[in-house]
Amino acid sequence: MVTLPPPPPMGIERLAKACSLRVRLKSQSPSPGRFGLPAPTLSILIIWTVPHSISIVASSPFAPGAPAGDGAYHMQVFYSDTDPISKIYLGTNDYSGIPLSSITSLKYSTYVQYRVIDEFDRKGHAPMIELVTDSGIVADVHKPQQRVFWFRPWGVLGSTNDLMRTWQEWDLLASDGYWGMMQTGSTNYYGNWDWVKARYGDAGTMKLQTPAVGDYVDPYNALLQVGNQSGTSLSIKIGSGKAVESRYGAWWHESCGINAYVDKLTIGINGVETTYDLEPPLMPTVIVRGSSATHAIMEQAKALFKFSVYGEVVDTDYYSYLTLDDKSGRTVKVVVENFVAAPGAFVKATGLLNNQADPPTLTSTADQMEVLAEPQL
Ligand SMILES: [Ca+2]
Repeated sequence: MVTLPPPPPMGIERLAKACSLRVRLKSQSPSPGRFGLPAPTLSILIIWTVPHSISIVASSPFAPGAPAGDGAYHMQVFYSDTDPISKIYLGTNDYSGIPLSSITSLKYSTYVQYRVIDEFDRKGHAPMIELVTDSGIVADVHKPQQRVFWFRPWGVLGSTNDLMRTWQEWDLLASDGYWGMMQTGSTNYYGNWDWVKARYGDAGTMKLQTPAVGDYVDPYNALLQVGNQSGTSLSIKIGSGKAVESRYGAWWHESCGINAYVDKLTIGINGVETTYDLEPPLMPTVIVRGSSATHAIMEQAKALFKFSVYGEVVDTDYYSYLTLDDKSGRTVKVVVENFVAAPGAFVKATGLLNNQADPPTLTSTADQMEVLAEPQL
């Protein structure tokens, strides 16, 4: 007689809690000591969303073909057409104080699953990169007024090389890259990276500078700082500056209903590159009984949690699946390769839940499977 390990009681209501906003970042290359960059994680990582708009839903590990690691960072803004408009910022101040002229590489990758505005002259945009700088040095005098530059991978209208459901890598230093200077009435407001570096001050004197925490529509503060939601000088962002603007018209179009992913941010300083592999938050694991696996809450919970089932193997083809019976009245099928357990064995299986399948199904991997007891002879 084998006794199953008693699964801890699971309250269904616990599954309704919100997804963590934590993002796991992995620095793939040795961090250069010169600038004191932390390794192996990017410690000063700040995420902020406009308070009254829902900007981040479940970060999904399912971005297909992410260019680094197993997944990507999911950025999603919903309909928003009034100020302060919906935005997401994900950024760092680790490079504040670095001269733009020291940046020798700057790349990232985007994947846009969907955009609501895909018809008008100003379409939804892929996640952008925002840099906040000072105004350089002029005749040995530092000019502190901060400037905002956006790299817009799909150009000013969101229609340049705008491939949907495709990973695209962007070289921000490319001669044909589109950078725009924001929060300015100047007619000299766009160009490529060489234009950015030469926009203010004596040659090569502009530096990244930490901005205040605020919104695009906030004016310069007393220190001549601009504001963004994360208060970071190097940011991955989604969302336009504001709803309507004299230069951009119905600017909200480009930030409305974007469902996108971003990954593999690489920055090189004087030739030393660091790559940030953006990963979705680690998914907590919840123990579930078969009888609960089709509960209505699972439609939402399956994107936020992995599930573990304890049960006896009652059916298996010995190479691609097994079926567990936990005596709750509903069996659970486990799809897993490279794992064998004979009928009669007691197994703990952990994986992603498909609550719509019949029987409900966990997709697992061998390292998430555990034989707790072999069949009794
Ligand atoms: Ca990744």
